[in-house]
Amino acid sequence: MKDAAPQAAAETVYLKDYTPFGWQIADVHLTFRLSPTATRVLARIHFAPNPGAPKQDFFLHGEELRLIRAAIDGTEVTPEITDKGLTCAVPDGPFLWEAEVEIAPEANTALEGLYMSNGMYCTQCEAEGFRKITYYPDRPDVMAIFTVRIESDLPVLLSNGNPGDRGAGFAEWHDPWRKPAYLFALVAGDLVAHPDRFRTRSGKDVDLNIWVRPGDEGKCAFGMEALKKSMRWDEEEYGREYDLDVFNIVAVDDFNMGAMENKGLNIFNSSCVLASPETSTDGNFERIEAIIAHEYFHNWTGNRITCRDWFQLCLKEGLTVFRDQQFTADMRSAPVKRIDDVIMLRARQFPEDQGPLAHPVRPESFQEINNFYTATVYEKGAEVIGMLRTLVGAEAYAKALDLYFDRHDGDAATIEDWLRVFEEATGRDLSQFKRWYSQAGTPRVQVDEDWTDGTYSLTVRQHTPPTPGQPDKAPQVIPLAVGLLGPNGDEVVPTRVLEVTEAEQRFEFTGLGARPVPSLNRGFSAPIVLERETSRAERAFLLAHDTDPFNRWDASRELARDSLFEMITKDAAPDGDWLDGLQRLVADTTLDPAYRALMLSGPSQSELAQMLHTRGVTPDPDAIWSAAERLAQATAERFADMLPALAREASVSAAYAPDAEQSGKRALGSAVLSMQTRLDGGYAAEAQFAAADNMTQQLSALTQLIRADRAKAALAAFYEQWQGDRLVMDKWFGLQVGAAAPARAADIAAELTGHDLFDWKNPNRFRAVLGGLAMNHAGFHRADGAGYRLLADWLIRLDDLNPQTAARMCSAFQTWTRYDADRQDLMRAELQRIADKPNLSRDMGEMVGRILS
Ligand code: 0A1
Ligand code: ZN
Repeated sequence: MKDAAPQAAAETVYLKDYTPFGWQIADVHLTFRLSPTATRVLARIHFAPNPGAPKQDFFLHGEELRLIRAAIDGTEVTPEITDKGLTCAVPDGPFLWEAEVEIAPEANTALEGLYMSNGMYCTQCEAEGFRKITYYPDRPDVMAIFTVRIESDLPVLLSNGNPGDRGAGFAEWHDPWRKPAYLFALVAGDLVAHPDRFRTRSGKDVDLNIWVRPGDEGKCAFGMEALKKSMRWDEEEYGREYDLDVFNIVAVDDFNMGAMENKGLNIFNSSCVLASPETSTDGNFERIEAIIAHEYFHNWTGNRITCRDWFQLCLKEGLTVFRDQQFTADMRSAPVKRIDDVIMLRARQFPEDQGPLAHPVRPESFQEINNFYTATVYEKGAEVIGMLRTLVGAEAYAKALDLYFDRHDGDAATIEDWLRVFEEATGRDLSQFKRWYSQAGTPRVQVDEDWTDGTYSLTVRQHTPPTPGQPDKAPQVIPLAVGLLGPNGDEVVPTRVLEVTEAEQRFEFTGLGARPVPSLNRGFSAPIVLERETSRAERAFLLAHDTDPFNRWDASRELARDSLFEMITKDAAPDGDWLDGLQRLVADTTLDPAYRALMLSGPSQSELAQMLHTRGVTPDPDAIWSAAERLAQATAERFADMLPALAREASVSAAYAPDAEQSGKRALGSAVLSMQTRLDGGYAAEAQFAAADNMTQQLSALTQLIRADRAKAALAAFYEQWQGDRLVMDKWFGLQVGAAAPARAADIAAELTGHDLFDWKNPNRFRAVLGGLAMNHAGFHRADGAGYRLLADWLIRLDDLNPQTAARMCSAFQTWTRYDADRQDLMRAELQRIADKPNLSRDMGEMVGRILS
């Protein structure tokens, strides 16, 4: 029989079905008696009827709990229990609920709820993990004051809020702020603190700590500085102060995501907080700074104002990503940050929006909410806020935000609440703008120009292709930032924002002496695909003259894409004119080295596959790979004479610092080394590898040696040096697969899964190897299906242990219909094999179902 036993159909939850919970909670008292196999959790909760809610049965979520005892107002009760929770008859008025349950944190491999990592207890409750800790209305609109007592012999016992009593074998915590259960956290372990202190602008002292395993103390200083900068920035830019006596961060090795904003007790994947020059790259430092800021900013956008239900996830995530992007732009280079963000958006969100997993920024239904922590909710959610700010202006944005914080502090809010503060602060009608939250898909925008009698006009047409469940789309509000350049390259019309609201609309510019060249969607003012027939000459002109750094970069990127298109489809030679323009730009020493390094990084191979698909050509991963290789070789040869001067410019003589200036130089240095390696076969890379005193340079040298197939000794030396450092070993595992020649990537990945240090239960290590494979475009898509098979084998295996991480990694298959019939057959078969797995999780069932639909 081909199709295995059908899985029980998972329940679908709909936004339209939202109903408030029938009770309110005054306070929650929790006592934890910690034990790896039999932790007891005692809960005392005061419930009172919620006058605003319809009548309903009393239902508490609860999964994988062993109920020892339950009582209402002191009298024992026997609730009805299912695998989802319990129901129980309750009094009409207020009552005290008491329950004692037993759980086994050591057996919790899903890393949701209370679990153990290296002997330390920790929790992850977003989105629906608290129901694995005790019976509770585990939904974000039920908020309560929590008091927690932890009983354990472990030296460090932490929970949310401010510390209370502590003594031998126990500690108490009290959080004065009402919060939903998903923000609950507990940590217990043998940890050491990197302490510091912050004085808020109103003069309150806050104790700060980063808690880590003994041995990691030396990797906390950078994170602590990032935290203090974030606290100051949020005061200065958004007027938001911290609101507890302590702020704790804990690093944990086993974590499904990057980090979590639990009130006063942020828990971090250790890869997102621990940093040192020897073990972390410049990219790691920048990411850590951003994630620390992101979690800290959630204290206001997420915690003080939370979400009414999980459909509103973008309310906290889109806004918090937007805020962390602003922060990084302020701390580092704003143009470079914008380009990095758009590269990310195009690489991760566009494929989502243009494939079977497309969903609106505010989804309308789900089976498993964990599957909706997506690039669409996060990154497109942030773009939507950026557009809103562009449309209303910085001042009105600040006014609307003040109103939002004033009006909704303490609320579980909705997108409607969010848009209403903008409408009130600006007098604008945002009903059409709201479509950005409800319509999935990336709008396509065509622009045609006309030049008649001294009037220049742009005709803008928009349409959004159908997405699953949404065949027809209405026009959206698109803020299109436009500038015009004169024939000599001078800017004749500085940036102005055209508000495109119709399916077709015309904009006129008068008073121009000559036909201008337009620079469209400057700064990537809207997350759209511009469809415009442009000559190479015009793009080269923008590359040379555009005053908008984003569009200057994008012009180069477009030229590179076009050149690769011609190379792939017509076996053309690389575009020499583009290389000339690129050379002139990279030689311009007045430009930031980081920006020039970005100019030298070509489009990714999956981006090229997407481009070919959009232009009606079936992408051949091997042809894409070899064209990218030829272009890189041609670029290296073209730049050969410039390399020594660039290398001198890129060299840093001061002591290592992970700041924007030095890391920009090192990024340029890496680009130079990459070209150099294509010319000398790895000689310079070997020298750099031997001399490197920081991970950025060590790793960039190792990458080049792998690409040059000359890395055997370096890989062994790297292993020898770093085998004791789990975060560096993740790099060692990941790089060998990610940078491997396509023909060998799947075999190398398979071999590494047999390595002693391949701990597949650790999400970071699993992602390093299998995620590394998925990111090696031609390697993953090897024609014989070895890449698909290996990934599916491991996802099937991981599904029993950690469905959340397994399901997230399924998205490697989301673009399967782009490819040729043979590859499609191979991928469909693997997806079907996953779908047929007995006891497939709800997480994976939903993902595979959507990808195959
Ligand atoms: N809210 C966190 C991300 C996060 C989401 C879900 C998690 O488990 C399912 C864990 C963390 C953030 O945005 O940083
Ligand atoms: Zn977040």
